Amino acid sequence: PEILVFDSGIGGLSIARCLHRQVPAARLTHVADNAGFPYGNQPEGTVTGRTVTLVMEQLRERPFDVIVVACNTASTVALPALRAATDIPVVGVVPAIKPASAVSENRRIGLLATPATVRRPYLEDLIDEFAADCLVERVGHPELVTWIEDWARGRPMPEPALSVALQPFREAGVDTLVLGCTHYPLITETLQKLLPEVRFWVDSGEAIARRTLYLLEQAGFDRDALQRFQSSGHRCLFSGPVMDDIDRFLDAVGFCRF
Ligand code: DGN
Repeated sequence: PEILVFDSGIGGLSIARCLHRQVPAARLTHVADNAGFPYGNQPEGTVTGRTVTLVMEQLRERPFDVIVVACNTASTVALPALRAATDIPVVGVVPAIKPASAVSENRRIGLLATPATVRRPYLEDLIDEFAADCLVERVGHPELVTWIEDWARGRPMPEPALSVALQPFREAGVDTLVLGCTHYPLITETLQKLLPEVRFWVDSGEAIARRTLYLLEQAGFDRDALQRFQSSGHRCLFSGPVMDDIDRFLDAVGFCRF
């Protein structure tokens, strides 16, 4: 099968990593809308328009079996329009509040996301529905996605500034941290080093991969075959110009630039 993974940048590669583990037979095409990056600063209509246009452009190139919108910011606004534009099943991501609530022992959860995701009303709904008995400390970081994009191109991560931004989680004593932006799992090790007191790290990757596997089975693919064969040749496409400095990172996660 062919899976299309979409993000404003390379964050979707954290989801792609989980997809490759759970559905190794699938061939992955990751589209990074680097010309529109970052989505947090764009009006909702722009995010929806770019997502639908770029995904539909790929669908004209080849048949895909599942589309994964691997971007929290785009998922909060663009899913209805995308589903109206195609019959191919679409999977979106939401911050993993529900799994976090299932594991937190002290009922104190941290959510690290982009400012746009932290602001959206659906986040309140998620918390009311799944974590009403928890304190949820929210930090919307305006620059972290950009820092991660730069880090993937070989620049150092500004750890002291990142550590300061994480201080509210220390003060709230959270035992669980939700990575509510798909870029963030790419630097889990750094985050764990800066917040050693956090015991449970939760992101949406595994749940998205499970849901995708389920949809492929529904479409008639054999589960055993989906997990037995190993696909290679995962491709990463960019909507705007990119320099070669990203290639080492892509190679490390099993993708090549296309
Ligand atoms: N990876 C995107 C997300 O999950 O929200 C980053 C959003 C952005 O471009 N600001």
